[in-house]
Amino acid sequence: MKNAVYSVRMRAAEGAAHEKGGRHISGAEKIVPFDQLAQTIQEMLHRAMNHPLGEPDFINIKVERLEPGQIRYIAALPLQTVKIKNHEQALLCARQLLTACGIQPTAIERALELLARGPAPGGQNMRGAVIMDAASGRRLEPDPWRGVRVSRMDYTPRAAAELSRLLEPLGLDHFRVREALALATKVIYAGTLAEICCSDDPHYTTGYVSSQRFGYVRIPHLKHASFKGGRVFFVRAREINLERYISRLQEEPVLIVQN
Ligand code: WAQ
Ligand code: MG
Ligand code: MG
Ligand code: MG
Repeated sequence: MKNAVYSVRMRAAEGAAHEKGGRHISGAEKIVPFDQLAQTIQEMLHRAMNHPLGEPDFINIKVERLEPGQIRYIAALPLQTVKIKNHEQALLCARQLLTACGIQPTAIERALELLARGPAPGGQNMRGAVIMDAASGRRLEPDPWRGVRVSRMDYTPRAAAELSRLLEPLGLDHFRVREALALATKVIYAGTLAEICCSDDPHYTTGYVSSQRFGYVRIPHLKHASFKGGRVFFVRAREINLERYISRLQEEPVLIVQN
């Protein structure tokens, strides 16, 4: 037990549990050794209880021991921030990046619409992400209320320290950036063509487009004040095995070893 590694996952909702129709408030993912377990659980509780989207009525914190042999070790996508003055420029930049990754205009526009009005039916936020066919813009995630929740990813302690050293002088050493980079890295590693993301937090306006080709590209002002936010993963529907792809996103434990 003392040498074991654990996946710790938190999700919090308002009104009721997620599966009973509660509104998603907050979620987080960590992979930690035994001696950090208690502290991690405490931090997650604090995160859930202090979220700008509201106070949760339901919090689920799940702890699972991982088999060391299951863990995949990968490098983080390279991170950069583009210079952007306003929302219109941000949209243009996102469209150009996605187009260069082979995403068709119909799919790009549909994804932007979903980020604007909220991806769940009726324009709510989802706990997970939309999976979208890059050719047609068709949604492929089995549950359009929940989306697909990427799970079981984190940094090794050494990679986390190294990343903080890199981000600190840029003023970016924030859990939000670190977590989004880990998620985006895992999502691309799992076979995603490109991802677009806007936070669901009302005041956080920097989003990103990530891809194997361009890495993790931060786009200031991508989220307009009126955007609900969300994530869209673009795939080639004809080339992937959807079930296997989703199971990799949800289940395959990934640790980032270097930046
Ligand atoms: N798996 C799939 N989708 C998720 C996950 C996950 N683990 N976590 C969040 N989402 C979806 C969900 O629909 C959220 O509403 C949406 O993404 C946004 O989540 O470099 O803060 O946690 O400055 O609000 C990106 C820019 C910030 C960071 C992203 O996302 C930077 C952010 P949030
Ligand atoms: Mg969240
Ligand atoms: Mg988050
Ligand atoms: Mg959020």
